Amino acid sequence: MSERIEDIAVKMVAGGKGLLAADESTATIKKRFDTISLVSTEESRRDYREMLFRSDDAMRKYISGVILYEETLFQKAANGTPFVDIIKAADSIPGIKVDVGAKPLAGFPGETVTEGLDGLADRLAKYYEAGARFAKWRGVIAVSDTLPTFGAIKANAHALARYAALCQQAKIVPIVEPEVLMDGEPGTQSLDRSEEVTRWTLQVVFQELAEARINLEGMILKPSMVIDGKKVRKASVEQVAERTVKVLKETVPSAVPGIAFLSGGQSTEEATAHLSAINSGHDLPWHVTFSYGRALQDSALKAWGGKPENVAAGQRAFTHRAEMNYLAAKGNWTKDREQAA
Ligand code: 5MM
Repeated sequence: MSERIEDIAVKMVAGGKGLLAADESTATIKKRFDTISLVSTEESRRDYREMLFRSDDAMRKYISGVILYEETLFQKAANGTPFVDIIKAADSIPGIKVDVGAKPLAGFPGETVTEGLDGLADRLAKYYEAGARFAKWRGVIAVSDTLPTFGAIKANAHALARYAALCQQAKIVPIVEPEVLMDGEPGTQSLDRSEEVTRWTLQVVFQELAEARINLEGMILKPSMVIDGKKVRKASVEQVAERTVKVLKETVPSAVPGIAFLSGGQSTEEATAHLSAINSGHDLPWHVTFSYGRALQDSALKAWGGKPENVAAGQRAFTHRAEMNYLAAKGNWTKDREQAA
């Protein structure tokens, strides 16, 4: 495989393939396991992720790369094979989440800044050595009738840019993820408001990336779609697609090779339908695909249920969602395809 970050970035997003976000921190995976009454231990986390990464058909055909949590990057399957080797054997690329989470932003009540820059250069060298070729950092933007503030957007965008610079120096492709949340109180997050905040956020992010001298051809953007708040969702699939494409065209330079959306705040099928609508009938200068966590995993987690006898069922569910999102990344998903599968 080519080691140029520009080539790795294209491979991450081209041909309808997309990314599996399996980088839940220990606290988040515990919450996911709670929904199936499974205790989160190093072993149960290993078994769950082994079920996903050994879904050979899904991994080979639909998944270009996997975002891992640090524990998983260095973890081995039950038979002793490193997870990194299993991912690479499927011609998929191992990646690593390097932020240490969103923390309260001093002086800005209700807002956060993502931390993890201290010592990052050393950690990146260690992750490269372990096989990671891309990384991910998520900045979180809260929305209400008074938020976000410029201060919070700027702090998060600046951290994303510093992170991206360190990644490129380490020959690792940075996934830049500014997530605009969709959990505003009813009435405070209309489609117009989401559009305005997403546009503002992406403008500031790309300004900071330019000031940090980021090579745009060697990065991937992982944004949220433009959707109204999930508590009272009214926007149609077509409206979400139109608004999202409009904002991205206004803010994301065409030198960026790919956009890989997150799925938080959407149901599994909404995330697929929206991605397909974005990719059909629009002339887009970038590859546009998925980097989904919940929308790829929810049905698989449920079908598996923490039971060894359900591994095949979990893999079937994961493969199905991966295929549906692959179709969506090509603009070819329809509800019929969903039901026929
Ligand atoms: C898989 O979840 C990721 C990690 O979250 P925490 O650090 O909070 O544990 C998350 O960053 C994820 O990669 C993105 O939000 C995309 O996942 P979704 O579920 O939004 O598609």
